[in-house]
Amino acid sequence: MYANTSRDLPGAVLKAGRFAFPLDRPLIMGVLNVTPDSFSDGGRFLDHDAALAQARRLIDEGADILDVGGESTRPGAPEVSAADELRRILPVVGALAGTFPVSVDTSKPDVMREVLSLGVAMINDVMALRAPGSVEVVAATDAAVCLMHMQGTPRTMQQNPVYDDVVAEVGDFLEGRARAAQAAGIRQERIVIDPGFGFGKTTAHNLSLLRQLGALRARGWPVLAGLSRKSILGKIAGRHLGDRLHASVAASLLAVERGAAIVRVHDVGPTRDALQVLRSVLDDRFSIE
Ligand code: HH2
Repeated sequence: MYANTSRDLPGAVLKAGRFAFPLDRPLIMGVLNVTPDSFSDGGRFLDHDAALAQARRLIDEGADILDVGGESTRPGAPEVSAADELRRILPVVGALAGTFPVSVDTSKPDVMREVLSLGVAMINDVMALRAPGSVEVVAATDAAVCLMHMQGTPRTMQQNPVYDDVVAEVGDFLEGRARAAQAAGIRQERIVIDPGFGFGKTTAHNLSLLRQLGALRARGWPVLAGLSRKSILGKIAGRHLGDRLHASVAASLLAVERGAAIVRVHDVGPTRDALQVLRSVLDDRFSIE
């Protein structure tokens, strides 16, 4: 049985501003980091023309959503002010948010407020709306939100992550955050949850979460999986950062096969092709006519 159909997912449609995504096929979120220091594409798209060209390329390759970030969350990354974050992302967000589903990767309510006023479809928050005021900012709009789990902060998260039962603890946290968001007025159909691969997790923790992604999905909200180019894949495949495409595509396939509704990836074209093959096999309604 195809793991991710409207038949067995309670929220059959993800509502994100004026966009609605039926969840009967996996969605691809293309990553665009407008930062000097993101772990895989830092520095490449700080120039606005380069950022816009990359955004258009990801859209052409088949991205359903474009996730724009102005602050790196890699382990040990320095903090960035809201003003600097906005300075980095506003040109590309402003150029695209009116016509394409744009997500902004931020934890700052001031950044959220500003980009939501430009019509972005989704806020992707690695802090799961824990910054004071952020739930209210999102609740005042009809944008979607991705709530991600992280143990610790980007500065400290990889120092010594410890869990008794990582799948249960991450699931309990995300369910708590999703319920808090709903209590504040964000409807269930606008919420996505994400285990936060690599955020305060050892390789063993990450693998347990990927193996049991179905348990997370069973909590009742669509699941986003972000494994693209991450160090866990480098360790497994023995590959440096620039050479993790194949491992990343494999990880996205496995995440979707285990119930992910959205995969967040840097390499949209190859991921799209692989997911088409997966769909053609797993979804008996798949048709190429
Ligand atoms: N991973 C990164 C950043 N944001 N958001 C969600 N929801 N899930 C993730 O797994 C996730 C995320 C890290 O990747 P990247 O954006 O490429 O790097 P950086 O944080 O260094 O900019």
